[in-house]
Amino acid sequence: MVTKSSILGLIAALAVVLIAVSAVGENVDSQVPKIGTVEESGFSQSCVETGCYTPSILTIKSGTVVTMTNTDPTGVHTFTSGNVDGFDPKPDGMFDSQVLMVGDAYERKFSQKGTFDYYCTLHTWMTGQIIVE
Ligand SMILES: [Cu+2]
Repeated sequence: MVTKSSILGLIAALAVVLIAVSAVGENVDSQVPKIGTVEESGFSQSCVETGCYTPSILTIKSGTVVTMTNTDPTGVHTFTSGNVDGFDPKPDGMFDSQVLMVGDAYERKFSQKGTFDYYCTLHTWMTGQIIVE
């Protein structure tokens, strides 16, 4: 026989399951697709060890739009795809934000899986990586 309390118990159990499922779903989500620039990263190379972009390595799922913002109030920067060989920049032409003033942002959708390096054309010690899974 179905009683009122057993129905309530069932609803409570269902709620617990739903909460658990949604919590797992959040864990599966990739990182927030935003990258900024570290304050004063254009003045010295002291940011190199800890990362001149923040985060310096961003992992996302394919199809994600990444917002790249110049969050450094002290300088202008770029997000330019490619590598820096010593101080010799090698842009690969995949993307380029051009020069971003403080607070300006550039958005790009990453559909192709892979590891994509980028740097700042004005300060070639600034390098970062976007990993698309
Ligand atoms: Cu820069």
